[in-house]
Amino acid sequence: MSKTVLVLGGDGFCGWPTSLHLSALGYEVVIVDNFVRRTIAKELDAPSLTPIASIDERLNTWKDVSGHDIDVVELDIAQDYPELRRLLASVRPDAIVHFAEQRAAPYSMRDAAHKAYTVDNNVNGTHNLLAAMAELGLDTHLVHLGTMGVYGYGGDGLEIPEGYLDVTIDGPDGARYPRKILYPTKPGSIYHLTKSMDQLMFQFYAGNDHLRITDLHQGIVWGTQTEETRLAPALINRFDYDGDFGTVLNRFLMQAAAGHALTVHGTGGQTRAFINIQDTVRCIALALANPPAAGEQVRIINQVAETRRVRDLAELVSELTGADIEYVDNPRGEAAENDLVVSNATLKNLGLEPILLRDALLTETVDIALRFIERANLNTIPATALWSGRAEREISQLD
Ligand code: NAD
Ligand code: USQ
Repeated sequence: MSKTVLVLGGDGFCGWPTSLHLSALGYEVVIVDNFVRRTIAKELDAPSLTPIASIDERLNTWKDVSGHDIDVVELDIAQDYPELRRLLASVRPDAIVHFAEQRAAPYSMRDAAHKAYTVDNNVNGTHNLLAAMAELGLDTHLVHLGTMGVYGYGGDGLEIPEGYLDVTIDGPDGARYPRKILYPTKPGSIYHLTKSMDQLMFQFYAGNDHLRITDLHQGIVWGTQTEETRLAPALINRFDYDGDFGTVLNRFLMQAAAGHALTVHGTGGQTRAFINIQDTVRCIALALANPPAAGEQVRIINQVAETRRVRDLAELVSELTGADIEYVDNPRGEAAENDLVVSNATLKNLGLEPILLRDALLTETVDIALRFIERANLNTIPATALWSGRAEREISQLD
């Protein structure tokens, strides 16, 4: 009998292609989403560059091209605990993939209201889910999309392990005691802070209620299409390019298509981890196929293909497209230059051969951007959310 998986946030950038991939693999997929991402796109006047179909059209098209049904439930997992509990009690899924969080660092730093929304949505959503799973005694495997950003970007060149750090503590008796602890978090935004808080909740519920949890610490996702979203125009994935939700490489590729200079923040010496959207969906399928046992500690996997420096990415895109590069004041509070070495041993051991930045896929993304560039609101390209200095700015604006 096929396994049932709930995909929370299944209408989003990572959730939609994952839902299709899992459905293609034979899972019974139920998407749960409150469609807040579509609402925020209106708030920011920054719709997806690609024209995304309504959820009903997406699902009808998938049924036509694949023969598979995907169900959808409209639900806010952060605000409606009773309905979430009812859904889990009736479906009793084999697995849940949890994407349903506010995921943009700049959006989370806009002002106090956006900070509060991000904390409320992400922390309550994750907690409601864990509490309902525990209350119902479900043996469901929870796969959560976490972030590389919880580790911070220290820049000391030491390899970041997968979630845990082996330390030795000097005891009062002179003996040395080995301990395995969660790698200390150093979040760089309120959004990343909520992901750090998620980690503690997972640790608690895995210990107290023996929930089976995998936390995927994912790098920055780039690209748009996957094998399944390419099958029909109405299945196309969303493409964010604005200063809040656009991630750096997709922004550069869109900016090149728009004839806009590539907006490198500061010196561009920030090194980050990257993964293509096609590998995101593959990694999630691998994680689902390899659940931890009940009572095991949270399994933490770094979902990363490679690391790159932002200015090197800009140079790569510039060489490919001829776009100019502009070094702009960095709106964020972050190290100007850092090294980043990350272990991705688990996914490699599970058989993943990651897609590395390659001309063909970069060109595909530029082609998609070129096809829909007329739809872009170019006013939303500058990143306007500031990490600090807001009070001074507002005071100087009053002068
Ligand atoms: P997204 O904003 O495109 O999708 C998130 C989806 O969740 C949206 O469809 C939204 O409507 C839904 N959602 C949000 N809050 C909800 C709630 N309370 N109830 C129900 N649905 C809700 O984001 P994405 O890029 O697909 O990211 C998905 C997850 O992956 C996030 O948790 C993010 O932290 C993580 N991640 C993303 C990236 C990336 O580069 N995009 C990188 C690392 C980790
Ligand atoms: N940057 C630029 N120019 C731009 C946009 C960004 O130089 O036009 C720089 C930023 O200053 C930053 C780096 O590029 O140093 C990455 O920024 P980003 O917006 O691509 O990524 P980030 O804010 O870290 O967030 C994204 C996703 C988030 C996910 C995270 C993974 O939005 O959901 O958790 O990537 S990670 O970075 O590994 O923590």
